[in-house]
Amino acid sequence: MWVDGKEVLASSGKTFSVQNPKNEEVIAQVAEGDAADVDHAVAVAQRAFQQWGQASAESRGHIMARVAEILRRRLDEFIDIEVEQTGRARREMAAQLARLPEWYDYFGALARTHEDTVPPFGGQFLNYTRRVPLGVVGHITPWNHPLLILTKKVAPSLAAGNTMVVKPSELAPLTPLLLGEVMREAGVPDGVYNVVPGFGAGAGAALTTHPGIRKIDLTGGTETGKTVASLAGRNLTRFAGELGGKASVVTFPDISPRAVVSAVMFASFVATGQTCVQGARLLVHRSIHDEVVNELVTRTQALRLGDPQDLKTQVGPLISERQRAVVEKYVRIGIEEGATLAAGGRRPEGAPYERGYWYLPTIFTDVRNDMRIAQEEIFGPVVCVLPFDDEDEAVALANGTEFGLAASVWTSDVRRAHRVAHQIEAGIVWINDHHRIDPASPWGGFKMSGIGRENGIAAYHDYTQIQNVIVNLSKEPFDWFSDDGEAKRYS
Ligand code: TXE
Repeated sequence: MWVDGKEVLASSGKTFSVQNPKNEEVIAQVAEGDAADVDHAVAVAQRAFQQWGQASAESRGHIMARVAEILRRRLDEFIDIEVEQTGRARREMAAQLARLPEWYDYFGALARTHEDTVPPFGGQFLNYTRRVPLGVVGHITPWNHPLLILTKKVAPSLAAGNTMVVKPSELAPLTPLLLGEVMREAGVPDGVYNVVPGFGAGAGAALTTHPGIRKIDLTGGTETGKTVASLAGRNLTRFAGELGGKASVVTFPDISPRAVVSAVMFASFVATGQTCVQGARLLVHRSIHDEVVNELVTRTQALRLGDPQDLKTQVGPLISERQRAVVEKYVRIGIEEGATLAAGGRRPEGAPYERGYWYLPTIFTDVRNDMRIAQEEIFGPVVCVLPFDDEDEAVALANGTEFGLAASVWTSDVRRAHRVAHQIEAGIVWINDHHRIDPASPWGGFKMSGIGRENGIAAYHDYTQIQNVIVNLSKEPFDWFSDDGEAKRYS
């Protein structure tokens, strides 16, 4: 674990192993934290809050700029480990991790440039607000983008003056732990950033229900989100959740079938489909449907699987046996529901795929919106193709799931692009793109995809609470209970 600026063992002495999903080899033994470790980490973070919560925004900003600088310097080391623990292709992790320092720069600068407000107040008063930190916050993070998702929570928390206890995914806790070294070297005081690895039902539940935690910020499945939110609610702990998704890639026939195929492949197969904004549903106009499907099948079958550390590899394995079992279950369901398996639908054969959690990129055609494969989050390299006849039908299909995290609209008609985007019930809509993210740009879901926003000023605000200071400027002496015959007023 990483607590109080150093590596420590779990109080129980227990550990669990972390595997490389490409070959099932154990790559690390990690301390398994439980309620006692969470208690200790929260106490350490509460002590550190006395200092960090009072530090000036300027000094926090300077330290965060150093975090960014050190991360840039140690990038390769982080990329290596991220690839080993997630099985994600190095070309993706290199591109993703290279952006992370921007979060520390952006939120550090936001803290330094943030201005509070002076709301009107009747009578002779000066009235101003201050955004103050919440205290100790808890971050519960997943395995698909271990460091990116953590960074989206840590950077605004630090900038606003909070201290934190992180419970990373049991499948990928290594980079969150290593980040502790960066924090220490940058001058983040000991105890501000703490990591208690462990399982959801152990360390995760202990963090969620801890009365010393002022906010729980979770990225995970929608069911986990509901459980964690309701447990947090018992202590009136704030909750933010970035949860499941079933994003549509809405493509109009004014762009070429080849561009449609490139769009959906990018949206769907990055991270072997294991992202909350994965383009799980390709909505395509009936007039180009067959041409698109033919090319999509050909290009999907040509995707290069292989050693994730090889820069030429395009698709890595799934994270775990369990995740592959979920994908296999949904492929069976899709076939039983009457969809047509047009590509993939099985594990790759031969070396080096005998070990590890490999699965071929998969395409289903003849999918109806009421099928489970079109509705439920699979979280794997599976795309459902659904044809539409007009714009209204495309919008209805895009909105026809319980989720509302993201969607992309592909068209060269500027009016249609915005019109459709405005009708889509999702927190993030890309036009002629997918997956793009920026520290300044709000990220989060509508409907069952979550509560709250990561990134941008909204995320910074959500890691603060407002204090209102009301100053009486009057020269008049004040005595509410005097019998001077004057009418009294409150303002
Ligand atoms: O996620 P979990 P899992 C979805 C995706 C995937 C499914 C399950 O559909 O197939 O979730 O994946 C911690 N109290 N997403 O099991 O369980 C857990 O230890 C407190 C979408 O990996 O949601 C981990 O740290 N904590 C998602 C984190 O929650 C608990 C990314 C997420 O785990 C807990 C990942 C509990 N009761 C999966 N139970 C996205 N939005 O990108 C679990 N945890």
